[in-house]
Order: sequence, then structure tokens, then C-alpha cells
Amino acid sequence: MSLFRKLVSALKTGSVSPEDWTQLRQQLIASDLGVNLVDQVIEKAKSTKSEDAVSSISSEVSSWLSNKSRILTGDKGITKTILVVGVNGTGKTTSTAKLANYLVKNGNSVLLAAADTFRAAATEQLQTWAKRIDVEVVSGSENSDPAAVAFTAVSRAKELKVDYLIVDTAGRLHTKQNLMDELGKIVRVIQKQSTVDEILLVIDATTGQNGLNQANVFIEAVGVTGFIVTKIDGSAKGGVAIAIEKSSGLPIKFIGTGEQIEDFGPFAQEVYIAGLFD
Ligand SMILES: Nc1nc2c(ncn2[C@@H]2O[C@H](COP(=O)(O)OP(=O)(O)O)[C@@H](O)[C@H]2O)c(=O)[nH]1
Ligand SMILES: [Mg+2]
Repeated sequence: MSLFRKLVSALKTGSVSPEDWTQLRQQLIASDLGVNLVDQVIEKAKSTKSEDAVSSISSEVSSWLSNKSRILTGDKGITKTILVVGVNGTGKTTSTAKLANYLVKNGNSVLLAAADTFRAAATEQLQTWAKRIDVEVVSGSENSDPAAVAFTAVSRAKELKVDYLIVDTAGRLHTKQNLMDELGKIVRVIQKQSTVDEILLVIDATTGQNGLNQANVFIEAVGVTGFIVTKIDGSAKGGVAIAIEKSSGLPIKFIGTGEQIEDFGPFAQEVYIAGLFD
């Protein structure tokens, strides 16, 4: 994810030819940062001394990132409900389990809800993870109403007085209307008994600008509060993280860095930015 390493080392050589700039620009465009932001970085790089390049590009990039809190919202002592949404295959179920594990490791009690009822395999996948991390899962039969699973889960969460209820949802949503109907119903059903504290949209970092388009559809359809960006480990590019925050103003709260349960953690802005120059 060393997005700007080549740019900075080119600046350090003292003279960057027009051809070099063209090449640097193309490389950055290939990183999924988006043409507009690439041109702003190039402008910045051209107008600063090489020794100041890292700090001035860093602060430029920082200014594009969301200034909203990256910490999970919700009050202590009350069950907080987190909805995990996104397109199929982005890593929702895996991230649901990883987030549960992360919260448990940090001293919280967690209940999971398998509200992707379209495929029995999806429920089984979550149950398998849950068994490994010793967390209870509320599930329904195949093709049952996902909102009904969410409803039962909220009741159970209250009974158990857990700190967090995390609801895994289906990504098989063909149209925006479909998406709003399905997720909207889950949200309303939860709100009958509780609050929806976070709607985390899972984005696969390897899908680049397409991931950005998907994000916009979800943001328009439901009240997304933040992102989980997955498969950062498989993305040599990584510029999409910046592009997503710049275009939405919403924060990345967690990142997925591999297929194992521990390959997950909060998005640390400073670490991320430093990594862009490694
Ligand atoms: N390398 C890598 N693979 C991931 C990550 N998160 C999820 N995956 C893989 O992506 C695939 C789809 O994940 P899944 O959770 O089933 O996606 P869902 O359809 O959105 O629920 C699985 O093979 C996961 O192991 C990640 O952070 N890094
Ligand atoms: Mg799934």
C-alpha cells in the first residue's frame, strides 16, 4: 500500500521530467485513488520542496479523510446494535465474526444474528465462526424472513443484556429499491425494541472504483455510519480507502487484513498514512 513511495523517491532525485510526471500520474491512477485526487496530489508534489513532500502530501491526504469518530457509537451499559451490510463476497460474514472476536477480546459480551437467510450456508458459516469464538448466534431457517431473525435476536440480546448485538445481512440485493425494502425492514424491526447504533458497510479493497460505486448505492439506500474495508492484504493499490472517505465523508472504522479471525482491527489513520510512504 505504499501508494506514494515512487512519487516521493522521484522528488528526491531533484529533477522530475514531464515524462516522469506522466508515468507517476498513471501509476497513481492505477491505485484506485481516482483521477481527481491524483491530480491534486501531483499539484501538491510539484509545488513543495522534496524535503517537505511527505509532510505536505500527508496533510493533504489527512484533510480528505473523514473527521467523524472512528470509535463505535453507543452508550455503556445498553445493548448496542450493529448492522453489517454490503455486496455478496465483500466479507460481511467474516467481518461480523472478526468484529465479535475483537469486541469479546476487549471485554465485551456479544450476540450474533444470522440474518442472511437466503443461503443455509451463510448461517452455517457464521455458526462455525461463532463456535470458535464462543459466542451465541440467533438464526432462522433457510428463506425465512431476515427481519424476523433480527427481531428474535434483539429480544435475546435484551434477555442476555449483552454489550453488542451484531447482525449479519444478505448481499443479494439486486436493485436499490430491493435494498431499501430489505434493510429498511430489518432496521425498523430492530427499532421497535431497541436502537440501531451502527450500520457498517463492508467494502472489498480489491474491487477499486467499483467498490466506491457500490458504497454510494448503500449510502443512498440506508443510513451507513461507517465502513469496514476488507482484503487490504490483497490490495496492492489501497487508494480506494482514501477515495471512499473523501467522497462520503464517512469514516472507515475497521479493516480486514486476511482470512483469519485475528486479521482485523480498528482503522488507525496515522498508521495508514505513514504506510502510504513506506
Ligand atoms: N484476504 C482476505 N480475505 C477475506 C477478508 N475478509 C473476508 N475474506 C474472504 O472473502 C470471502 C468472502 O467472505 P464472506 O465473509 O463470506 O463474504 P460475504 O458474502 O460478504 O458474507 C471469504 O473467502 C473470506 O475468507 C480479508 O480481510 N482478507
Ligand atoms: Mg455472508
